Amino acid sequence: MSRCLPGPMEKAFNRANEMVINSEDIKIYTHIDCDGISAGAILSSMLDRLEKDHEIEFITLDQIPDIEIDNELSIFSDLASGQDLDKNIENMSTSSSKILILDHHPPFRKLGYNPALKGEFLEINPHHYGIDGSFHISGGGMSYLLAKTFGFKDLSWIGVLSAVGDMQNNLSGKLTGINKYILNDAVEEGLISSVNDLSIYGRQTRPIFVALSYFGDVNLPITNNKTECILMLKNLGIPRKNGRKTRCLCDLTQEEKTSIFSELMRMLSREVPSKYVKYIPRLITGESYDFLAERKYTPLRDASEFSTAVNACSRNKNPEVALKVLKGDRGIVLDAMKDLSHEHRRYLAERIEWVEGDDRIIHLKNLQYFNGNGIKQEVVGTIAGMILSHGDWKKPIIGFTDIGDDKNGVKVSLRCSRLLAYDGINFGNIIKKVAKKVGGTGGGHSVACGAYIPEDKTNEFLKLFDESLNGRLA
Ligand SMILES: [Mn+2]
Repeated sequence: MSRCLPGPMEKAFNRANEMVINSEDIKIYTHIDCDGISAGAILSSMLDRLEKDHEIEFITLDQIPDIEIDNELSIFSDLASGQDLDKNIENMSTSSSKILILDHHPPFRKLGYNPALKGEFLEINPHHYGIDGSFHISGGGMSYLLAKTFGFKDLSWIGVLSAVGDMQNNLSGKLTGINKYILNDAVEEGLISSVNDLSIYGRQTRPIFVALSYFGDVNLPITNNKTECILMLKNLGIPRKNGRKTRCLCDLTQEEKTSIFSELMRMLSREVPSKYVKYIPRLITGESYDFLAERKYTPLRDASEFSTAVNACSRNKNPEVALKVLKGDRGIVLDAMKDLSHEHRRYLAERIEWVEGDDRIIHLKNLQYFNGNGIKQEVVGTIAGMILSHGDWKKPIIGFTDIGDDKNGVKVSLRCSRLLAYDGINFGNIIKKVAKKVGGTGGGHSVACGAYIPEDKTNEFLKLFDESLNGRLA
């Protein structure tokens, strides 16, 4: 198949290939986020081409215990490695059912785990083969590796999208590990062009002065200030329009990009403590990925923008729209996706206004937080990240919100500037420890992580978190 995989892992994919070939009634359970939807799209496209009957269901982790397995083959993608399936297996309606897990999250079972099951149980997880699942491969990537065993290399672009959706390129500025092999497949297929560019979001759809105003990580004079951005472009001699059309980052010449780079370098060097200066280039440049089959000036052309559009669908509980687009539908479903993106942005703006306008941000010694009760738990992290870029970037920000339903718990989300992570702080590890101390669970990446904690422990959680950071920030 490919020289990129350890031999035993490649063998596991060949076994998975056989499980698919030998099954006629298949159900896919996939995570309802950009990575999970991408994984579902890859698997569903693969099964369509193999003319295999299948269903697909988008789920959240807490729904797993309620799943009644009653298909010949159940595939779990982008989830289930961290969840106990023994109860589901016990209650299976047909004892000969087969289970295939394609996940990249830290696995809770050991390699070769074999439950009491007449059918077959196969879990493929990169961690079992010494491969990092946070940055080197996504759930969509794992699904693509299975599709590739059938020769469907043209689905590789979705594997790239899923990695970007999981922010696996966020810290290093590029795709690495197996993600890079998947990217190479897509480049070879003529589906993606990978370019070194300014890492400013909105390359295809945002006017350049708007894109610049969203500069995060460090709060600069241009951040959240379009007038300053217009002035900056004027001083650099960069026209905002091409005739009557507003220019986006993708319209700029190399020379113009270089002068923006230098100006950002200058601004940032003035703003950040000296120990961070060496990390500045990593903040402002990185690889970007263009999907060559998509139209220019649409959000589908750029991997970051496409992943945001997919997330907008999932966060409005409408993953089917994104699934159709990923499977190739470019008809009216695109309008639905556009509406959902619009609705997503409107919701975020309104909630940010609510948090900021009401002075809900409270500063502790080493962190800042807001009580976002009422905010949908799926977006409290996104909102925290956007608020961070308007305020004090030197401290991490924590937002929390009630989970709703009858569950007596709070969802906590943390975001911080990448500079803190480059300097060696891993908030994913810290939040895991602190959440555990108050009887909750947590985890995630160094710059984006979260936890669920009991509601009456919120203050204790914040206090412990604050104390754990003493002497660690600039
Ligand atoms: Mn994932």
